[in-house]
Amino acid sequence: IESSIPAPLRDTWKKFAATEFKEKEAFQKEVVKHIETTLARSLYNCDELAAYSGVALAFRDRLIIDWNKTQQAHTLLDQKRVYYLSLEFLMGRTLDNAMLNQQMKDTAVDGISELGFRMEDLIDQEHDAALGNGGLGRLAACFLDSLASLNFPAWGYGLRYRYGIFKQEIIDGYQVEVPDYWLDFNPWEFPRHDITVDIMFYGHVRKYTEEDGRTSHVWEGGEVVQALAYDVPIPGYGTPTTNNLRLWSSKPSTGEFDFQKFNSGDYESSVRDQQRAETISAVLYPNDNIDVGKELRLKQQYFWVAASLYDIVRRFKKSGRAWSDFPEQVAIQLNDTHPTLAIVELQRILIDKEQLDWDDAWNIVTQTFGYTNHTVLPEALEKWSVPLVQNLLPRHLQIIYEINLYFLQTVERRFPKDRDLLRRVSIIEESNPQVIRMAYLAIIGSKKVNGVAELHSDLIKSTIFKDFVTIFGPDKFTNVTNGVTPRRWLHQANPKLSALIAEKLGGYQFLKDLTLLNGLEKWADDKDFQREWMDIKYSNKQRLAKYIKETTGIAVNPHALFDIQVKRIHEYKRQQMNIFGVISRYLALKKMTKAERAKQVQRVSIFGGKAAPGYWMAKTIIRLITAVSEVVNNDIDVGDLLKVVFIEDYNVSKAEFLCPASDLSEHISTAGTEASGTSNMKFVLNGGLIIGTCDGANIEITREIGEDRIFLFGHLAEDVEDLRHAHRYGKTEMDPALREVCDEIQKGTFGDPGIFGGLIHALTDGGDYYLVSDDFASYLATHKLVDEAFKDPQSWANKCIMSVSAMGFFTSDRAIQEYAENIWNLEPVPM
Ligand code: OX2
Repeated sequence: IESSIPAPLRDTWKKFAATEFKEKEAFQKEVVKHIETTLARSLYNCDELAAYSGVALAFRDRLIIDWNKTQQAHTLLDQKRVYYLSLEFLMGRTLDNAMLNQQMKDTAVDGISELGFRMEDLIDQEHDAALGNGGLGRLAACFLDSLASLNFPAWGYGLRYRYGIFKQEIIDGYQVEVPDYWLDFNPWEFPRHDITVDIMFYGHVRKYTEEDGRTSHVWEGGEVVQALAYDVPIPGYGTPTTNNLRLWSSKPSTGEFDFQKFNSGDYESSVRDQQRAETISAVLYPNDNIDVGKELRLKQQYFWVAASLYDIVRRFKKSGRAWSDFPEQVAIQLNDTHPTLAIVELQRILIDKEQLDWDDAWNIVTQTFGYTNHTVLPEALEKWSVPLVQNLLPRHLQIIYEINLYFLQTVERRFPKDRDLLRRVSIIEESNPQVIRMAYLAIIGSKKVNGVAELHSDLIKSTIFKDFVTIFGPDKFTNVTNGVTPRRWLHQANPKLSALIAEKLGGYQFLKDLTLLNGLEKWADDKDFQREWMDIKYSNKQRLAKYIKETTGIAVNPHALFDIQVKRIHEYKRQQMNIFGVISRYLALKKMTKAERAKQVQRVSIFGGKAAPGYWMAKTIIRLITAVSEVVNNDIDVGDLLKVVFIEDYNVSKAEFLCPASDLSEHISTAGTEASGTSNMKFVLNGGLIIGTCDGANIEITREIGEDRIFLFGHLAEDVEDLRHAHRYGKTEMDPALREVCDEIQKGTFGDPGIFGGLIHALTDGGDYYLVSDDFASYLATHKLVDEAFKDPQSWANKCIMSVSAMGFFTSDRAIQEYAENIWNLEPVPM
């Protein structure tokens, strides 16, 4: 308020207020101005990168005008906001999305061609913002798009990593990681040099008695690092609402320069201390679904959470309301357990800084937070060692102990004789050293806990969080099935299909209400429509074939069945089963006569995905895929009947051209292990069929599109425990087709078998934890059904169209509406 311009002078401001360009000339003027002034280039010196930059800056300005209006409106209205805390936001590129959401793409394409450039080329200049590992981070990005598109007052909070997920290079068949320095030029962010927060680590807690006799705690004497805010505008589709994503960057605290060292001539070491501060936000940890427990990661978590809460609390305090209003004004969603310290930090702020009673404070805290769980995999559940937390965050550890104490006391009162229950639900696990179970802390400190697909939400209630259902009752636990934004994953990724759909449905309203897709049903049998539909699929496959040829040298036939599995490489996702299946197909082809071969469906098996740098088995799977592709692609007996391709450096912008180019995609995790999956939704939405297990969102996709339009196989989640038990105690024989595959690998057909020993061992002495052998026969049999189905193009086209028509449920708009109603109690603000 103090920094606003006095009322009498505002007319002058308003006269010159920035305005948005609306037609072509105004757009061109902005572009040329930015190229000539912001970038200091000219028409004699303008390459594609400069042209991209000019266009991006023109749109950036446009977004900021809407962003300002939105933030002013939300502040004025002062109603409840949601804050989405996520350590990962896998945004991908922004320009195309900004043009489409602002419904200015046609104007811009036209305008830029008159300036001598093709928009596709400019879009290709942009570096992906890859601040995430996989599904969890991409979900956060889809949710931001939906929150803005539905006019919800919402902010995302994350870290501004200098290095996003590494770039993957394949060298001699092996993954090599290259750092992703993405911030050379990023027109989409605004540094807020005026918004900084000092964050403390280490130090000690001093206890003292206040005049009124109460005990208070001060945490002092620690190391201080500064958090600097960077804001990224998030435009909604077809609405002026433009929300904010605030990313924190770490830097040395201004007051902290060590003059002692400086004066004693130890300048270098004093600079080193300063640089240490910057390492906090330097790199994204490259692990998907694996918890590693490094101190720097804990520092990242606290740094980000503390800065975000300081910001949220400051904004709330400006409203002048009573603390008891806090949960009516603020909802905070925890994207997995990574931000769980926010629960402890808010309690600390309320009791240590704002002097609230413990109980009043705890009531506020537990009405404010919601926790989303994304996995049941034990290796992914976060646990922090107590000594580590004691050292880094001594006051927080005290508060965690106290939360645990009060919690266990209430449990004991309700279940008086059950000592084992107390041990099981304690936030502290009595291991050596003791560890803090972050998921338990998140449950205890939240109002609602949700899983991300129906099966997954049921599983967390019956397995890992069972005791908490007994204690808190079932209503605390709920489901919100994931979704994806149709703006990026249909309209932007597959503009031709989007246009064809719009033509039949009479406009693009389906992008805001995806259930309208059901209007396609009546065209599913129309021969002309089927042909147009499949022509678009073909041209998307041609584009991919061209990319494969250019990047790998492998020639693939776009008429072949394109079978794609792209996602992080993980044993539970079973890329190994896919490549074993490919080997089995290869061996079968080799045994066939020429005449038999002539009857086979041509296949291109396409893989892509990154392995965590320390995940040796995942890297071995990549090595096997590249080894098989070497052999198969060069076998003249096989020719075009089978090609195997590994796409290097799978990321969001590659997903955008892979999803529209699949005939079949693979979602084949061991039942009960993939919480939801979201690429399954993207592939079906783009008119591809899927082969998959009864896992995650595959089950709900089946329910929506119908069983005869999906290729399901394999054991059910309920059988998994017994099967694993059988492997551990006795059952040793392997599926015969899988045995043959293993023998072939061990014979050296794909190079030194020593390399692949680990993969074979996992199936045999390793106990086949992911049940590859158990599911293999049904996997191969189902692939045969796929081949048969593909031979009937009309029925195939019908299946694809009918599937797309039934995908309305899987928009992230629906997911966000469910969060708003059932978890956040949040109302939209129409602009
Ligand atoms: C992923 C899950 O593995 C995936 O199934 C889900 O679709 C996605 O989150 C979004 O909910 N890290 N990544 C995930 O879980 C964790 C932990």
